[in-house]
Amino acid sequence: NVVVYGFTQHHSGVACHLIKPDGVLRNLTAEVINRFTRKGFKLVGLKMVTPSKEHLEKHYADLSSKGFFASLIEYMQSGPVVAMVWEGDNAVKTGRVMLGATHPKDSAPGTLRADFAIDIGRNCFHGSDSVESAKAEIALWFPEGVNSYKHPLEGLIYE
Ligand code: IDP
Ligand code: MG
Repeated sequence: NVVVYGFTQHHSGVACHLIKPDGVLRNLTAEVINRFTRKGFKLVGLKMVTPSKEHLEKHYADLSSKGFFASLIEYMQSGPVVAMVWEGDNAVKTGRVMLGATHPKDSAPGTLRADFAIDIGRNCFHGSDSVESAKAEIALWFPEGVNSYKHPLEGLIYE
């Protein structure tokens, strides 16, 4: 934590989340932003992008040997995605909890994937799965960098 303007700033976590093309087309963008904002996370990066095949192959490089890789890349190219960076304590771990399990049938009730998706190949949302992948994903999706600002509600969210 860093003291800025007399307030303690919580910088212990940062995560990259995507609303996948199906999530965007199903008008779930506002729902996702609302959930993460109400939770208390701080939005420090936000944009709609139509990524290239090469960009998506980098994003999912760890899955390149999987049988579903080609269809995953095609799915991710079916429309624009909304890319976000959320900051806050345990942003990666809590973000995954809020997203739910990869397959919506295994997602806990109340998670985004449980509430809004059925099929593993149309699960609407992406979230960084580790602090290291969050760092790599932020560099990939936001090469221009993200925003740094003091959130006025921070003192109500953190002790
Ligand atoms: P994650 O999105 O929960 O991190 P990963 O294992 O990283 O899950 O897989 C990335 C994405 O690839 C999933 O969100 C899903 O869209 C797709 N995917 C994963 N496993 C399968 C599968 O068995 N069939 C079809 N698509 C899959
Ligand atoms: Mg993953």
